[in-house]
Amino acid sequence: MYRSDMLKKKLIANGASLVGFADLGSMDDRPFNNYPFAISIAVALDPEIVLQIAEGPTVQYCGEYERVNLVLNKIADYTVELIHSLGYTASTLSATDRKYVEGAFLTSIFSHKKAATISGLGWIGKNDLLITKEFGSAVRFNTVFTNMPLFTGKPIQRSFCGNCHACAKACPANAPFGVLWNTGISREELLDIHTCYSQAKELSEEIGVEPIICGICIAACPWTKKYIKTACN
Ligand code: B12
Repeated sequence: MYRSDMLKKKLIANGASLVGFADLGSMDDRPFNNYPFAISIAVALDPEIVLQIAEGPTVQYCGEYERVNLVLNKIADYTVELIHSLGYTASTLSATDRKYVEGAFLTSIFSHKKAATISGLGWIGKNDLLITKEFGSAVRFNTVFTNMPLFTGKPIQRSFCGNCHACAKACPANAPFGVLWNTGISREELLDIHTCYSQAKELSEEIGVEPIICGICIAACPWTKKYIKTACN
């Protein structure tokens, strides 16, 4: 318990907005077999910049996307070093890891959102994004895998979106189908990932940025709006 608390305090002191500990023991598709535990690291997006993306991504949002990815990778590297100094081993992926699974459309070897739900940080929204009560979906994630025993969180296995359809109404591609998530629901049952992808690609090309970004459904989420209201007032 002490070690988990100490670790959480140190990661928050190094810029993490939320930290969760997940027991991946039962997961057969975890990326590192010898690492049954995962540390889910979340960094919140600048609320002033999220205010800009209700109609689509901006160049400033692209800058924020890259800034937060760098912070997430730095915190993950620091976490691996800290765990090594405690006599255990650990590895990490990167915030925008694109080691895609052969034959599966736009599917990474590990989805950071999974570590976040299993560690109890949040649930999967109708737009297939990870929603937190503190920052809505205006957060980005990275994950550290380790054999160091941790005081793991209670997994969240169902959605708290209820009757809200704000993301589906705001999406110009009508990608979300408005379905409530649980751990048995696939991405393809939640949203049309192809229209989501082509819409994000089009909007990113329009502002002349390389990364495929959007964020309209992030800004539309009432949990994100609550975060911005408290942060900007
Ligand atoms: C491939 C990818 C894309 C693709 C496909 C998106 C998708 N939904 O799969 C494209 C290019 C379209 C894309 C777009 C965007 N992306 Co993107 N992307 C990724 C990437 C690299 C891999 C995601 C992946 O493997 N998906 C495959 C599907 C099958 O898995 P999944 O989406 O996680 O969904 C299921 C599981 O998580 C499952 N699940 C969750 N918990 C549990 C627990 C158990 C026990 C089980 C069984 C299942 C389960 O529930 C989901 C539904 O079935 C991740 C980085 C990473 N490595 O995680 C970033 C990532 C998902 N993207 C992110 C973001 C923010 C975006 C955009 C908003 C663009 C932007 N940056 O402005 C849009 C949003 C699109 C959307 N609504 O999802 C963030 C999401 C943050 C958050 N709050 O959720 C991530 C995590 C990057 C990061 N480092 O933060 N992205």
